[in-house]
This record gives sequence, C-alpha cells and structure tokens, in this order.
Amino acid sequence: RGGETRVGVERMFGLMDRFLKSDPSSLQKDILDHVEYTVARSRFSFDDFEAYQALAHSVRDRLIERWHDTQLHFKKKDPKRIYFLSMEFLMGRSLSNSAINLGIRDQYADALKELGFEFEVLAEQEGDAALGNGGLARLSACQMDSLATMDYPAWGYGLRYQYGLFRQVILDGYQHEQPDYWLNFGNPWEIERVHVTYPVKFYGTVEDENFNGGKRKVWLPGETVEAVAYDNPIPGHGTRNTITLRLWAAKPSDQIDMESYNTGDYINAVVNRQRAETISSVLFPDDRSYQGKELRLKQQYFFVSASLQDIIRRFKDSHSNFDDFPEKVALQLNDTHPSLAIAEVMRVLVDEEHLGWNRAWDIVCKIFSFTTHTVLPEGLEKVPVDLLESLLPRHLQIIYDINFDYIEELKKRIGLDYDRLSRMSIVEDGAIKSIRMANLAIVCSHTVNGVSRVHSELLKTRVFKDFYELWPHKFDYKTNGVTQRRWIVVSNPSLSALISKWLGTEAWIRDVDLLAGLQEQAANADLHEEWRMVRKVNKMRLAEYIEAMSGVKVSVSAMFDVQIKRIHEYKRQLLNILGIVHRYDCIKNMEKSDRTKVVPRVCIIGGKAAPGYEIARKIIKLCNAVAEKINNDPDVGDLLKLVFIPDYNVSVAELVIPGADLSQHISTAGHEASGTGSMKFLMNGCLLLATEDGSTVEIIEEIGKDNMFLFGAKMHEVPALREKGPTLKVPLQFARVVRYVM
Ligand code: NBG
Repeated sequence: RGGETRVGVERMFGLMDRFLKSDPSSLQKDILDHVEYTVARSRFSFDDFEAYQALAHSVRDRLIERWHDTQLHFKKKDPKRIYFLSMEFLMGRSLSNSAINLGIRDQYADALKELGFEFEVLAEQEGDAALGNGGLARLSACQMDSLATMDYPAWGYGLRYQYGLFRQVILDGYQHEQPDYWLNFGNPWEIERVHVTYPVKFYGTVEDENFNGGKRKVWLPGETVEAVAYDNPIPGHGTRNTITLRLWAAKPSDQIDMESYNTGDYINAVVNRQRAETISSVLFPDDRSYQGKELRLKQQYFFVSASLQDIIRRFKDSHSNFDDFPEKVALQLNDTHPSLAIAEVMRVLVDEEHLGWNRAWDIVCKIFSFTTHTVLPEGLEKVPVDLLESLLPRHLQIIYDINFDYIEELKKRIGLDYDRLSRMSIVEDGAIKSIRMANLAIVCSHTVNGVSRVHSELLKTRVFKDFYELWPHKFDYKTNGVTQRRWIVVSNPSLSALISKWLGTEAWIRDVDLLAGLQEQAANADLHEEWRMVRKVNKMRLAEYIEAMSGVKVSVSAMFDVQIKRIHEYKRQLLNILGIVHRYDCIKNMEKSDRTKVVPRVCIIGGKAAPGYEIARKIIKLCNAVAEKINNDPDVGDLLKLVFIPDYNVSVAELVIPGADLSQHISTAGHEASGTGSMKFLMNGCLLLATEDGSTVEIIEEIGKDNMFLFGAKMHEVPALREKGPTLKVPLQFARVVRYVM
C-alpha cells in the first residue's frame, strides 16, 4: 500500500507541474480558463467585470501557491508568531496590489492587451473592502502588507462584516448613508474555510462544581454561534512570504436545539437560528465613541474567542503543554476593542486547560501588548458591567478577580491613595458601573505603545499618567507608517517608474529609506521636468474624476489643495472652509488688476461623518453650500473652486493623493494621535500644511521645517487660547459665511 501511495504522490506532483507559469501565453490561457470554468461565461463573450473576475482568480491561484508554501515553511520552523487582533481592516482593492507584490503585474498587463483588455480598466471593476472606519483600520491594512514583506510569521484576525462602512451619498448637500453590501458580486480574494469553524458561546450562568476536593467555576452558556474562517492571503513584495488575514463570519450553530424544534414551531426555530448571523453583519460606523451596545460587545467577543481557539489549536498541534506558549505566541491588541482576549485566555487556561490561576496569569502577562490610537480620555472604551454580566458572566468574574489581585498589589506599591486607586481600577464605580477596557489592557500587557512621539508623551503625562508612574518600562511608542507599495507603486505608477529610473533600482519598494538617494538629484532639471509631467498626468486624472462626480470643471493649472479624512471637529475641516470663505471674500474685494497675483486654487474636501455625529454632518452641508456659492460665481471663475468629493474611501484616496499639490493636516495640536494621511501625500511629492501635532513632529525632523507650512498654535499654547475664548474675528467670519450660504 505504501508503494502505491508513493506512486500516487509522485503522479500528483507530476500532474501539478510544480508552479503556475507566468509568461503571457500561460497567463492568457489561465484567464480564459477562469472565464469559462470559474465565471462560467463563454470565452467569446464576457464583459469587463467578468474579465476582472477571471483575472482576479488567476492572481489568486498564484497567491495560494505561495501561501501554502508559507504555511508549510512556518509549520516546520515553528517560530514565535505574531497575532494581530483588530476589529477593523480597511483593505481597499486587492488586484493591483497583489499582482505587483507577486511581481507579475506587467506580465498580466501584456497578456490582457493581446486579449483586448487593459489591466487598469479591469482593476477599476473591483469594489473596496471597507471593513473599517478610518486611520486605525487603514493602519492595520498597511501593517499586514509590511509584515508580509518583511518576512514575519504574522497573522491578522478580524471580522468579516457583510456590510462594510456605509456608502456616502450627497443629496442637496447633506450626507446620506447607504449600506455597503460589498459581497454582492462575490469576493475572489477570500477562501471560505468550511472546516475551520469554532463554536462561540454567550449568555448563560456560572455554577460551582466539585473538583479535586475543592470547587471550580463552570460556565453553562445559553447560546452558541459558529464562527467560520475566511482567509485572505496577503502577499509580501519581493518574497514568497504570503501571510493570512483570517476573518470570522457568524453562522448558526450545527448543534440543534431539539426542544425548540419539538414544540412544533419549525419556522420560528429556523428564523431564530438565522439570527446568529447578525453578529458579523455590520461594521459600526463610529470611529471613536462606544455606547455600550450589546451587538458591539458580541462582535468583540465573537472574533476574540474564535481567534484564540484557532491560535491555541495551532499551538497545541506541536506542543504538549503550555510552558512554551509565551515563546511562541505574541498577541497584539489593536486598540482596546479586542481586549476581552485577556479574560478569554485566562478562562481557557484556568477553566478548560486547568492550569491554575497563577500559572495562567503568568502566561497572560507575557503574551499581550497593546496599541492605543486615542488621545482623549472620552475616547476610551467602557463596558457596562450589567451588559458584560448577562453576555459573558464568567468573563466578568475573571475580570473582577484580576482586578482584586491587582488592586491588592497596587495598595502595596502606592499605599491607600483612594483617588488614585479608584482612577486606576479596572472597574469604574458610578451611576453605570463599567469595565475600563484600557485599564484592563494596560494592566495585563507587557508593552503599551502610542503611535507617535507626542502621542506617547500625552499618554505618559495625561491619559495614562498613573500607570506610567507605576510601570514606566511598559510604555513605548511606534510612530505610524504607511506602505509605499500601495501609496506609491499601486496608486502612482508613473511616479514609481520615475523613482526607480532615477535611483537606478527598485529596491526602495521594499526599503523606503532608499528614497533619500533622490536627494543627490535634487537640483537636476531633467528630473524636475519629468516630475512635473507625472504630476500633470495625475492632476488630469483627478480633474476628470471631479467632473464626473460633482459636475465641476476644474483647471489643472490651478493649485489642488486637499483635505481628505474622517470629518471631525478636531480635524478642523470647519476651519478650512472658513479659510476658503475668507479667500473668496478677499478675491471679491480685490481690484481687478490685483487678481492676476492670486494663485488659482481648487480646494478639495472629502470624508465621511459618523451617522450620529450631528456637527460633522453639518460641516459637510456647509462645505457643499459654500461650494455651490463659489463655483457658480463667474466673477471668481478659476481663481477659486471648492469641491466635496463624495464617498471617500481607500480607492478615492489612491486617486486624489497623487494629484494633490498641497494637503491639509490642521488638527488642533494635541488631538491627532499620529495621522498617516500626511505620509501618503508626502511620499507623492505633495506639500503639507500642518499643525505641530501627532506624527507631524517626526515628519518635520525628517524633511525640515523649510519644506512644509507649519500652521497654528502649538500644543502648549492651546489651553491658554481656549481659556481666552473666541477672538472678535471669529463671529465676523461666521456672519460672512452665513451671508454667502443663505
Ligand atoms: C486613529 C488616530 C490617528 C492615527 C490612527 C492610526 C482611530 C480611532 N484613531 O491619528 O486618530 O494615525 O488611529 O494609529 O482611527
């Protein structure tokens, strides 16, 4: 039999012909095969979307090969793995990024040309995967790309929402939200793992049970939901390393509750089961306020529990006990959203693996690290105890136990300073008793990092001051970054070609520091000329898009002045709009002869407002009203235009950033934890107008004060300004706005 098997295996390898080929004619054959067998269209008649689907599947086949090799490699090597737990990933489109990282984009473009298709046109067919809100979620996506490229054995874990971030439609100047049912046309980038499923339990009670002469706690859950894995392979650039983003979808459990079926109400029993799916159905569209909603907590525990079952199963595959767990597993908490993982690891190790509390606690303290993306204490997540008690009764007990030990320890360290003890407690007493998720995360993590240097200073001196004083060694910062693969190579191919030509290498695509080599050519007139051409092409592309989306014709010789990001008071789109009104006012009051001195400007604003955030919604309306006024004033003409780009998302950013001359990052100093948009503009050669806030401080160190427009009050000046209240100028400005808008 053994002999037969070997022959079988050899035959299998022979038939597989090792790896898929990537020469143009193999690619063409491959694409057409997918048209016929995957998309089930005739190879003589298929449209751009069907061609995109076939192309995507062909790229995916190549991803899968590398992905399998990666799994095999790491299974053999058994390195310490990084598990990145995040509620949100803003991946955007995958086709170009994957083809580029695999190093076969040009081969595909050639292959398609002969078939009568253009790669870029097909790439435009793909919808955005918008499983996140803003900066935090896009950072997760950039991080996955970097982890893959830098050959890390990393896994991303998250939720496979059926509805991504809402689509923004502007009607009469107002934002309207429409559901983003992004899976409508299928998703070729994911692989459903029907056999990778785990039961996730909720509700129920905790009972005491006799055990080894003592008592132990047993959780008797009231509801079970199945988590099914959907794997999204993430290829690195210039490496075979292809890591996994594993997203969980909720399905009704297989375990049939006979009782409800036996009562005869079959239809209702099925409908109830179906309700389980709602857990992963929709992404919460608020990027920094948490209202203690049960569904949100369910989502958090759902993905945490499934991920940990998966991680522990993988560990146990090659380890017989938990001694090596901290040497093999690192769990990174992306903000507080996944911090129930702490209680869950304790629960599994104590209740299911019977390790004993102290040993479990020792392990927990070695495996977690926590990234915070928040500046304001109001942004920190709190979970009402009542809610937790009903949904996860055992976890609440565990959190109480952790808190008890920790407070006892704390008393020994800091004495009976009750104010401080109560500030530092994981449990907040008050009208609504709650669990402070950040405190839980800090207590149990070995490292807490901010996302820029100033942010970290704020954490140490304000937000988490008490903790910093106790455990200075835990606090650290990692200034955010963005991947040049997506933000130059994918989004600005002409600039990418220019850089490679002038550096004489493509190595900068893996090592961004090499871009500094361009400095040697800083005065080269030929480079300037080529660079201007690249900019012009990108501005033309953007101008076409603006006209298509808003009907406004803009001149490409005007300066494109851009502010794109979530709409927030602290990000001060309102200030930008007031500035635009002021500029309009100045132009109107100018002598005609002076107008020739004005640099024509197209102001571009884009971003979504959380549906419940009234002021942010009004800022959008104001922007559109001001735009309406300015754009229809023939007296001002091309000297000033204002456009609000609707439905800002990753793909829109990819189009807008390369075409921008000036970009605005004008948050009130001390409010932006880091900011990553500025880095994307910067690497596309765009000037920055920015306050000294978040990562801007480090950007100044890199590029020098002379290469940017620093704006506004410094962080230490802000409190005094607030104290002083508005100066006289502000109401005047408002009066003008109202006059123009009405
Ligand atoms: C954001 C911060 C940004 C920061 C990103 C990534 C959220 C909740 N926070 O300043 O506002 O750059 O996180 O760290 O998206």
